[in-house]
Amino acid sequence: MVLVSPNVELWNSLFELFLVFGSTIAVLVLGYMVYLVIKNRSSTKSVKESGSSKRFVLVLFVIMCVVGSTLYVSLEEATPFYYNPPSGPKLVVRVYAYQWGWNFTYQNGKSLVDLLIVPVNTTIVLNITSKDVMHSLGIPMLDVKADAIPGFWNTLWFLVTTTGNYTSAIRCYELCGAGHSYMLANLDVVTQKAFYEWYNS
Ligand SMILES: [Cu+2]
Repeated sequence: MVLVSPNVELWNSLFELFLVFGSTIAVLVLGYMVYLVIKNRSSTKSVKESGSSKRFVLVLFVIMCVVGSTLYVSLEEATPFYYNPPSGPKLVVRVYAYQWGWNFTYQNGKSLVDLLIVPVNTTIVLNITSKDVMHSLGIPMLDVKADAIPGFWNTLWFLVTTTGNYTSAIRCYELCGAGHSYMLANLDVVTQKAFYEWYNS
């Protein structure tokens, strides 16, 4: 089951663009190298570059500069979108990491241990810190991660459009002691009605 958050969707589409661009350049450059090796395989003299090969390298260089800088700019634009939650209604949850578990405290004071309940189709903002050593909160099925640092607050956000109970969906990504590998939490994505019934109870 793969969940998708809009910020991550954009991030992943940029990654795919980089992959396609990088692979195309690699195929062109390697293909050209193989072509030159075959073409000059029986030559004992030093190989002189022809005018057409210089043109090929120049065109390739210009394409790399143009496409590369375009991708770089779009990545720069995507970065704040990835980290800063959009305006509009959102649910803010404070996350306290500790050796070895997760405390999720909601704005009304409700608090859960190793379980995060969130409503579907809602921007969820996690403000993350640590009570002891460095931890890192990651939700691999959502492709989001942020460090939990004592005395410091980090933010990440996501939005999920399908309900479900995801066991051990939240994990620690910073080696933090003997219980590190057991530092897991479940993620429950429920309907907005079910969430607010629980939240206000
Ligand atoms: Cu940890």
